[in-house]
Amino acid sequence: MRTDTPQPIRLADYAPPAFLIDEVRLDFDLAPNTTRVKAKLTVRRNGEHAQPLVLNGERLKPVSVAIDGRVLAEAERTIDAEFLTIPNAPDAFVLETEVEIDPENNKALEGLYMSGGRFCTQCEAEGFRKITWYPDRPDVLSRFTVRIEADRKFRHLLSNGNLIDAGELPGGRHFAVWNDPFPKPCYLFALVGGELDVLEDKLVTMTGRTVDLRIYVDPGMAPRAAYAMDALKRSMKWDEETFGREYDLDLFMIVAVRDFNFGAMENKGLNIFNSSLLLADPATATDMDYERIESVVAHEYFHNWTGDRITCRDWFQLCLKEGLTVFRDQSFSADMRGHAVQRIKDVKALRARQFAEDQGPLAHPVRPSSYLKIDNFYTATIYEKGSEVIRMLKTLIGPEAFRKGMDLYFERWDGHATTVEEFIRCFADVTGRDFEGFFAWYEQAGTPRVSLKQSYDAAARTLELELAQETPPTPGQPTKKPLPIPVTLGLLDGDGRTLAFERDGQAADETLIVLDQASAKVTLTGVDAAPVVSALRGFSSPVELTTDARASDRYVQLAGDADLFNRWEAGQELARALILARAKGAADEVSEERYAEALGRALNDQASDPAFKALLLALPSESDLALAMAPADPAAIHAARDALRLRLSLHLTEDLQRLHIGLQELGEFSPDAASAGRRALRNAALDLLAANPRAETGELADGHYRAAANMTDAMGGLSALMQIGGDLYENALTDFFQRWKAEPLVIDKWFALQARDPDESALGRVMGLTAHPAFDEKNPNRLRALVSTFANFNPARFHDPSGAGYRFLADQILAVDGFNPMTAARLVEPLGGWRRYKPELGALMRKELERIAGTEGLSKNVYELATKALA
Ligand code: 0A1
Ligand code: ZN
Repeated sequence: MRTDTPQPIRLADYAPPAFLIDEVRLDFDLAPNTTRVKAKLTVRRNGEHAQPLVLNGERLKPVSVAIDGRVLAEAERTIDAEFLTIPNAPDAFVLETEVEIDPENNKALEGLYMSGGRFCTQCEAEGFRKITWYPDRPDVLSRFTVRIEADRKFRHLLSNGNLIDAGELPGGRHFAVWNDPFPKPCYLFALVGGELDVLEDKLVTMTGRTVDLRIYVDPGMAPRAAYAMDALKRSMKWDEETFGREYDLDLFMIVAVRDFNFGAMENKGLNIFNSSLLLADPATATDMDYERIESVVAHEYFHNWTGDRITCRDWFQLCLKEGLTVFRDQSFSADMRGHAVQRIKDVKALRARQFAEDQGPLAHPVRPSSYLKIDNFYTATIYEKGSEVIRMLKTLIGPEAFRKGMDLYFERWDGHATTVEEFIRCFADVTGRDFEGFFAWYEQAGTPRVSLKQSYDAAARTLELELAQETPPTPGQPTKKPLPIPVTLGLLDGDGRTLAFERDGQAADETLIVLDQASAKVTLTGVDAAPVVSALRGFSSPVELTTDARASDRYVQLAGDADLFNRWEAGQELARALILARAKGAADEVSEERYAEALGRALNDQASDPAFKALLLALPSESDLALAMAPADPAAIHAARDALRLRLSLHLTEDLQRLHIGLQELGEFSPDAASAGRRALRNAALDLLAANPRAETGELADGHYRAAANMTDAMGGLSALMQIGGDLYENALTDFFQRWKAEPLVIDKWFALQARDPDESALGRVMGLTAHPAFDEKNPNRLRALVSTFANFNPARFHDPSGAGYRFLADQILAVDGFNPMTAARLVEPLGGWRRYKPELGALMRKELERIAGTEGLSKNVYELATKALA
């Protein structure tokens, strides 16, 4: 066990910065192992106090420290592993420092590091302190000028803002000087140096300014940046039209790098992307890749206003930029790809990641109040639940008031670092409403459970609804208060037609109930027939809803709910109940047949969108089902889900075959949503056919794989073959590797596919793959493809009764923690749910967490998560 228990940082201890920096001049002399960084800071004391100047700095080799041109003697400053401290600093002065750093050996990928022979940076959240001494906190905003000098082989030298000078130097060297006119915190600083190809375009903004757009990629890859460029231009226009936000510099750059801890980063004017979220062509990227590229390009671009122009006062306010920006990117994707399908996908992701987090020991509020390492708080709660909170806000006040509040926020806080309170105050100011109760959504962790009971009085034509809410305790929050929960609700008649009603004398087809007490009763009048209640339409709040609806009500909804989200949800509810019944040994075969029939009818509904049908065909995931079973038995869930898939496959064989043939694509590939939807449905049909492992299915899957003219279909075929197993699968795997071994992003898919294989042999295979020559634990994409996919998406094998799956994960966490703590920590979460599993499994998971927590020399990142998971 570590001896020094790290101390948490608390929101309650926030104090404004003791010193401010108005101007920053950085000089980089780039060299892989000995980069020199000179910093010239114009510093000013903030208020009347006698505190010393304390600057963050880690892993820096000091060269010199000077104030107003005078080099400080050692007695005048102290340097330790974390800080440079100058006790008797003047009130206003120029601080000049010089340090040396070693980017090539920086495998934590934080600060300045090298990826593919190029220099790049990652400074959020606290990476800038690994570049130079600085107040590394988001509420110190300053104007940056950056000079970069390097060997000419590092052909492109990039930083934030505008290029103001560049030229050749003696000795085969060159330089570039960049100036960013917008004051920014240091976490938004970026630098790139290296040989790159560039894809260029232009966009004329709403006020007629021309902006140069450049995407820098590995040599030869520029054509694969075309889709990202298209997504960027659509994002820029959308933000103008939807939020009135115009881009502010004359140049916008994106750089793709292969080694990156997260998805992408919104550095001002110079976004840096994990190449997996930027590069795409039909041969190497799936439709899902295209979809993610579109949303992440939009997300990072939208940060220019929600993150860069207005940033966070401190890291507790992370959701201020992240939840809001996810909300903006989800709204964009919905406009691009269809609202219902997008909402279903967003809710699936929310449930899979955030609901699981909320039910375990790592549950935390959207705005946490303490942390050890902020890197650990880039979570589904901050991002996805943070977005849900904004969505509820919009639902509660309506779109016009929401837009007014956003306008006020941009006007009031532009150029500042602020808080969630101030964001919410903008909406209070434009509506005159009180948001005190609403604020609990930011401060209270846990997923509320909402119950709904209905009673219909045919004589009186009234429907009484009884609603109640309860949020289970989470770590550090034993008691919870009621939250304001928006419940959008409509009624259907027995044939699935919309049933009109009245609420408070007003005629309506749909109504919004805001449940803000522990319980409430609502009476709807003028209800002409016994209704089917369609509640929580569009998933109007991030809660778990239980109702007294009968299975027959769900069938009515599945066939015809006007709210497509609830139509899909009804199918999921039915499937969940059937699988859980089987998992508990109470299979209901009659109901399973009924479900198969209903699904068949939905598949043949000519009016509905193929993308929606593909979602209908997918059963709830095993992890989704595990959340609904206490204690969870992954083996039983896997077997039960497979059994239902087999039944559906047998029942729907002809329909599925018809879809598979009918949706065959002959023309040229297009990544648009409608074409992607057709491919999704065709591959979903094949996937379900493959649940029935007869010889014909093997041939069908093999034929599908071999005929594939794009990566979506190739992966669809391969994944169907994986279910069937045997020689066909092994041969296809070998063929795939041979064909794509020079394409790292495709080989990531090859690793991930094998990690998802539920076959008994998979754990051994996954362990073996860590010794494959193409496996590289130093590359986060490759590591995640194998290890994280296995732990998160292969519950049947991860929860092997021997505990070998858990041991494998713990071994990987400990190995990776030695050089990349941030990425190691992100692997801890699958073990965190140990209390939810069967006691014999939970004990084995716990044992591995204890082994991790007890390891000497553990990083703060992994220490925080492992100890919290055990608490
Ligand atoms: N702000 C980025 C996420 C991000 C966070 C940390 C990183 O490195 C430690 C990188 C990216 C986003 O929301 O896209
Ligand atoms: Zn973000």
